[in-house]
Amino acid sequence: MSSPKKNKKKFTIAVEGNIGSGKSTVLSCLEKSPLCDVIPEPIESWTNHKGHNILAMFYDDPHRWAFVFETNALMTLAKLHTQLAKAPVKVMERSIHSARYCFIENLHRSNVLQDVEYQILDDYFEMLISNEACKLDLIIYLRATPKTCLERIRARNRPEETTIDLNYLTTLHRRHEEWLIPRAYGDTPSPPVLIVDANQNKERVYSDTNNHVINLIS
Ligand code: DGT
Repeated sequence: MSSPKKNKKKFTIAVEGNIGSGKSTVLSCLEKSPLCDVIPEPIESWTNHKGHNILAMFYDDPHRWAFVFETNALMTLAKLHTQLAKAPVKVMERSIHSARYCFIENLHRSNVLQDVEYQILDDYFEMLISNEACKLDLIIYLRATPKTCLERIRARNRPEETTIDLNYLTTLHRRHEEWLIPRAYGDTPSPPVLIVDANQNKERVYSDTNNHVINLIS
């Protein structure tokens, strides 16, 4: 992997992992580093899109709203891919890649997204991915068990997320694993993946992630 220091190119990292794996905590710590420009996930635009809480609508009635939610997720995440960074490393929370390979894939396999909706979202993703700005240089995968994720989701108690159960987290976990471990999908060239054990406490998760970023720069 070439380092951002050697080739002066900005590096784009996506921090990925299941819901509740600890991405936001890691990002809020990385934000303090002068090496990183952190681009948080656009969750506010999902809970208040011109007055509509699309995240709550999705969880209340996934069959009705999944296509709308995923279209908007791809659009809002794509905007963040094109956002410029000043620091040597741009760190994103999630990406259009996890929207496609984890959430959209999962919703299609569980028959929530119809074939035609899945095909349209896939075409949209392919169009976005042809833009250089949507490419990633590295993925840091915060790998946690579904059980740990569920405990954290329960503890933080976001009002939209009360219907999330172990089954949903387990299927999403499998999609992350298929995407990031045997590299089942054909992003070319596919970015390297570094894995952090996210079952550890948040200090250890942050420190392991930060070490990966420091190694990248040095
Ligand atoms: P963290 O810090 O690791 O606990 O991460 P979260 O839960 O703050 O962030 P994330 O991206 O895992 O999920 C935020 C909420 O948005 C959660 O309810 C799942 C949902 N979400 C995120 N991306 C997508 C997506 O592409 N499709 C769907 N259907 N839901 C998504």
